[in-house]
Amino acid sequence: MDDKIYQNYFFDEPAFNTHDGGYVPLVPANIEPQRLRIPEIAKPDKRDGQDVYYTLTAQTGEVQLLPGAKTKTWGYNAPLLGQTFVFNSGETIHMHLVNELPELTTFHWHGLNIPGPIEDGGCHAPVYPKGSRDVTFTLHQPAAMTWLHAHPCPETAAQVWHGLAAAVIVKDDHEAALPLPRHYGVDDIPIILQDRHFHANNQWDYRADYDPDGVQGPTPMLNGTINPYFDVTTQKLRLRFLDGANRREWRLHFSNDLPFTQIAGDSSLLPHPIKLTHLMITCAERQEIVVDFKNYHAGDTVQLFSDDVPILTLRIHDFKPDQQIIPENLFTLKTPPIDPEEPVKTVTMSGMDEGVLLDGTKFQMQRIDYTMPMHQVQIWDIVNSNNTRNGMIHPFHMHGLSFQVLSRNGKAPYPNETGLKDVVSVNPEEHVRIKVWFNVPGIFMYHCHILEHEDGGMMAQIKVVDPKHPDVHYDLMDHMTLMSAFAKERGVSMADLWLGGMQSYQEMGMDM
Ligand SMILES: [Cu+2]
Repeated sequence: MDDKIYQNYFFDEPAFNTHDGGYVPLVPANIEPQRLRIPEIAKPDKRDGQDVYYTLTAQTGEVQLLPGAKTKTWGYNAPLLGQTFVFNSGETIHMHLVNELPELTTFHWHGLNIPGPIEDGGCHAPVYPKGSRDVTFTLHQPAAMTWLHAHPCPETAAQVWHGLAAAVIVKDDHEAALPLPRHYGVDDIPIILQDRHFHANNQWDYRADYDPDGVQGPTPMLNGTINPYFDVTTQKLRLRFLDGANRREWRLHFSNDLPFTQIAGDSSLLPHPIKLTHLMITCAERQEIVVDFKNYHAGDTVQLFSDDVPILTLRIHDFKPDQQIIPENLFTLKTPPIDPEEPVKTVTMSGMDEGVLLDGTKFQMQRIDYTMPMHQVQIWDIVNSNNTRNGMIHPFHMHGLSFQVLSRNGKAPYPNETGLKDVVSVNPEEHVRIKVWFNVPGIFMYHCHILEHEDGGMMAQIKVVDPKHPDVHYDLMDHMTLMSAFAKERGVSMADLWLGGMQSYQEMGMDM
């Protein structure tokens, strides 16, 4: 491996969310340390060769997060967050989706390259309370940690805040043959990074905390654990970070600037591992690292920090020496050649607060903003038109594909975005070029992944046409249908319905 150790966060410091007027600083929770919750792995109902069948239920729950009253939460096959789904590339997954929540939801597979808009589970695939939906998809993509979250527009942010987010690990033969830690729960740990504000009786109150630039809370919550610790029993520990926060960026580092190795980004391993002491993760991104504790002994502790706030205590126990070396070549990035006839497509994210727009307008569920053929390869130029003085970073996400980051303002991508990704964060006044191609057809959303920005309309949709079946008709939902359902479920009139994203449209005088 290159001996270079990167010691900065790569992103433009003036755009860090800490400079925002509405920033909510993290405060360590003043409670007894809690064992880090490790989500159970979801068990299939049935396996039949490459066909795997699951039941996935969105449900309400109550969790003892703080001393005193339990917190009312939502989750997937669990009271909070969810079970972890482990899929193998090549399998056909049959999902029986069940909604036991009091309101409609959708089940979006963030990072899975599967057809839209129904399988993908965006806003066009609602499952109503006491209802269900069955989807089937076949996976053809490299090993990665993807995730599952709710995506009903404009209520995505509130539902994720209630807890609807879970890790989805994709495995393949290539990754399985590499000498990397992969004993789930022991040396291979998903870590869902979130922040919450606890109100009276330890409850969350999304509306009270509402901020159109993204809801934040002062209390770090990792895998639904407040003030967590983890017992390290192996020399090497693989941590699969997911930024599952609505808005917060995490700037991660360990005590004494312990160097670590990054092995994967969102949608694949990195071609080559890199060494770092500091790692920034933005909304919806995944960053996978391996930490080596060879210089530590039983009884030592190592803290994980975000900025200067400790968020996880690693308690070191005895471990067997581990001589395995992380290979220099982890992944061969094979992407198709760009079609030279195709012009560069520009996408502009603009505004802040309620004024967020994508390409000068707000999302409309019935409007197709762009059409492209499946398998065509294009360059997209993603622009953040916020200014560097008081603008913010917008994490750009596309459904239905993995892309390659080609350049940032004409310069090389960051060293840890050299694999496949599905989120790329764009600094103010920056433009990021990505290589875009779809291997599946359908209608897909692309948007800022600050959840309140997507609900507020910083989102658009693409129709990807399979040239062999150009005339497929898609029945698209619309905001009014979903909002009427929310009003009915809550027993309020449309005039009294409040969903965070609605304000953004109203304040801009735009219809939903
Ligand atoms: Cu944004």
